[in-house]
Amino acid sequence: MIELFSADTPNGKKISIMLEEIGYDYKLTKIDIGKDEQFKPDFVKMSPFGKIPVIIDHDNNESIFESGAILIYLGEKSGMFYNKEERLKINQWLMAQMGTIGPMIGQHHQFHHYNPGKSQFGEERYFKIAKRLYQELDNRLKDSKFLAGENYTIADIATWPWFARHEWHDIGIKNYINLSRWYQEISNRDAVVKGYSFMDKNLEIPKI
Ligand SMILES: N[C@@H](CCC(=O)N[C@@H](CS)C(=O)NCC(=O)O)C(=O)O
Repeated sequence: MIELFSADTPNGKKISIMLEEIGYDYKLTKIDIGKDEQFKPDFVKMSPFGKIPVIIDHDNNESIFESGAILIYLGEKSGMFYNKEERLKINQWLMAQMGTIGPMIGQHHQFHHYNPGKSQFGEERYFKIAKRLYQELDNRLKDSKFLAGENYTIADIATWPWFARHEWHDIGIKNYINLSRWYQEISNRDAVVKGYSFMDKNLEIPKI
């Protein structure tokens, strides 16, 4: 049994989607990051930077922080969405999500969505970077069905939730036809629909 400590954010949804995809039973423990629950000593023991998501695998009492590490762990444990032969490619696209796509789009959320009008420099910088990422991923998905190749993998599971916030981005995902095709195909998966609404059963995936 896996225990997921999470909040309703793109990083949180990566793991609920993965757990639905691999069909594992899991128990959800909500961490209210708006109320600083991530800084409680018991949580920081598991997550040294005070960030969700975290899992505990109660089969072996391992606790794991960092969403990319959790996806790798669950991919190896289940033998799903992390094929051995494709790992070099999957790792590259997963690291690109962890190191570039997530942090940069996260800044775009901060400046453009949550705090407009506070910093023209920040708004312009991250809008431009986010727009570039839309184009770069559209280019990749022109040549490749999924990010790492022909198969849906943990790299897609890590990246998709960030584009599920496309309405916040004001970039116009529908103008990026390959990115839209990929977004829509993943949105249609039952496990993604369930994992997306893991904290609010009425939450629907934003359409293009
Ligand atoms: N690199 C981390 C990032 C996790 C992260 O930024 N989590 C955010 C929510 S999406 C969080 O816990 N924020 C609370 C805080 O920073 O105080 C991962 O992918 O697990």
